[in-house]
Amino acid sequence: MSTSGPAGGCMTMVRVLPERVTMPEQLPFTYVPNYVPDADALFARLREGLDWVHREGTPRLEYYANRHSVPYTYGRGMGRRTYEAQPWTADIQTFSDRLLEDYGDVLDVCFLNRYLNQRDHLGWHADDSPEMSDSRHIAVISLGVEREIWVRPRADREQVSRIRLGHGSLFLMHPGMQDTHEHRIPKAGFECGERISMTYRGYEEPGA
Ligand SMILES: O=C(O)CCC(=O)C(=O)O
Repeated sequence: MSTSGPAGGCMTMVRVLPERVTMPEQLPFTYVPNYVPDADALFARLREGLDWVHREGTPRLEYYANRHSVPYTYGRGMGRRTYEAQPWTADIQTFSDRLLEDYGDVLDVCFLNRYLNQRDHLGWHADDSPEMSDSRHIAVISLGVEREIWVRPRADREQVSRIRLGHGSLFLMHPGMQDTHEHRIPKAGFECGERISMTYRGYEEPGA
């Protein structure tokens, strides 16, 4: 993008991306602290404004949005469940646009999780359902209390990486990571309040 400078000359506008933290050992993800400009306000709007759903046996609240308003079936066996799409809100759109601008991927599904306290958690899994694109990034925006995400390769489940997800941060899972790695949000080892995550994925029509 370019625009006129004060003296009428041409000035290039450079978008400065936040600092990227490169993980050791070529791990297939990137951690970007302070990605969200006004994280406190976003946290409050999501917490108060969304119609959060608690499904029996799920140790957190959930909200599923899809820009195409299509349902999503997730899990296997007894854990299999279908989510009906809830409204695609202005805040969800804002970061879908920003992620497209910053990383070049259309991310048109957003799954939000709200962890009420240290006991709420999400078990080991990969986001590998056929409706979710594996050739695009999966982007997790974190708000509220700092919690850890754990990542392990399927080929060596003992080799766990633990990353602290700060308020307003972005955790970017690279294309292909869901084939080779699993991740989880474990219970916190300390008393804590709420955390909300917004997980953006790319939708792929089944059979397309
Ligand atoms: O809450 C998080 O940070 C992780 C969310 C996640 O793994 C998922 O929605 O699949």
